[in-house]
Amino acid sequence: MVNKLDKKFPKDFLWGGATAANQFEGGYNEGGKGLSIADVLTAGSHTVPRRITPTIEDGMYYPNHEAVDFYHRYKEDIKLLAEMGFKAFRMSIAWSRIFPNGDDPEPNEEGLKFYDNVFAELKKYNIEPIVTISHYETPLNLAIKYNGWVNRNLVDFYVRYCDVIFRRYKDIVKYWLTFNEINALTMPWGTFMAGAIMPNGNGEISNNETDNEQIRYQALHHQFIASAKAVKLGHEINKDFKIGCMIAYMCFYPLTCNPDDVLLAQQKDNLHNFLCSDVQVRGEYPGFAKRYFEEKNININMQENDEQILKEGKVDFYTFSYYMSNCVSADQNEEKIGGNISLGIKNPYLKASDWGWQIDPKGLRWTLNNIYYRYQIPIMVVENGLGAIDKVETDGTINDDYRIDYLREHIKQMKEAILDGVDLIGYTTWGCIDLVSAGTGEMKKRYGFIYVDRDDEGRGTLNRMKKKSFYWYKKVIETNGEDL
Ligand code: BGP
Repeated sequence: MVNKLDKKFPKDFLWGGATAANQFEGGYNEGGKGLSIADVLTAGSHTVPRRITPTIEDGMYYPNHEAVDFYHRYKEDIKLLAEMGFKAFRMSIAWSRIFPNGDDPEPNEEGLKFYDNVFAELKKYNIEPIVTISHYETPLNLAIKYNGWVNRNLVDFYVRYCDVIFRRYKDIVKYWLTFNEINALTMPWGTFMAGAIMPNGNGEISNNETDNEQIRYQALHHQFIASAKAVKLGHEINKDFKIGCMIAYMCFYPLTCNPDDVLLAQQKDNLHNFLCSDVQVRGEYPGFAKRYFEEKNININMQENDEQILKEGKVDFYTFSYYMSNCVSADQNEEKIGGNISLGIKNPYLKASDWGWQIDPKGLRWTLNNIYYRYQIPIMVVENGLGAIDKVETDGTINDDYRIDYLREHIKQMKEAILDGVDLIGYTTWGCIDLVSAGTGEMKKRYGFIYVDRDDEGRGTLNRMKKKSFYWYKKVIETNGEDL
């Protein structure tokens, strides 16, 4: 008798890994590429936030400039991914390779050619590309000249960029994500990284609570319009395109069973996780957003047909990043609740990574259920993984058992979610090859199955080495998630 609970990952499940151009490619000024906002970010650390420098010549070390040099090593890298048996590879196109200033009259052919080559290489090994159109790498000129996404002109620049890449790659790329972690704009740190909005203060990328929500939500509205227009256009260019949203999902738990805590957790879930996907999946702002805007005196400047545009540009699938969960408390007494209200309150049942990110595989199952039964459309987990310090042993091995444990437990919970009925179609772990951290600009916060010889000061050969997790993930893919 077949055990109904012996459900497996679907046979065409998309196993793979994820990267972003600005953290991975390097070649920041090669092939006609213009500067992107990531190119003016300094390295920070666990405690010191990254900063935006006024000019590129400021002489500080810029981790994103050379990153890990995928730009020159893509063949070698893709071969390694193929060796692990990757079915899918999530990557982004650097907007400023295609339109160096964002508002140029013509696209840069050399930039397009680079991605022709990358996609051809993926095709050679039957690896499905999943392309993020904008991943924290808006052309810098659009930030300086227009103040980023606050300015509605960016919608047209973005849609034109989409038009160019959709047509160019229409027969080779099927899966597209319009904006990486679009809900970053519901948080202060997203102002520059996601919104390309110039900071007025000291240039810190941080959780500055005194920032301006009016500006962030207006910029977010422009991204919703841009995303919806891109979805519509993409489907006109190729009706088989699958275009998705991408949300940084933070799982919020109430610290206690006090109804005030429970309600607060739901409100945070709504505002920070679901506001964006409600607009992108259902095509309209949810009621709680309208209430929030009213209470906070936020006036979104909408054009007459914006509602229609949002309705016509609903995404085909939902994707998200998942790393951790956090607790929230309505009690403002930080001493009593044992934590910092704005940074999140520790969960006594969970351990955290070296960067303080609380490891919670079951939270992934909870999240998958939470998302699926709200939207009932296919879901992909497009980022998940453990940022950790790896040690290369004298014999050259890298024994990252902690990473294997983290991923194994999360994969088990994805399986449970599939049993729960969730339509999960893919899993791409973050930073499958070590790359620069978005949050801190560090190299030592590594996520990969493949080690890159490069340190925080930019030293190292950039040579690639297989970690223990490389062989483990290869087996996971080979057995379609059975042998964990
Ligand atoms: C997500 C971003 C990625 C990535 C990841 C890990 O928010 O989409 O770009 O870097 O988080 O974060 P970090 O690099 O700060 O460890």
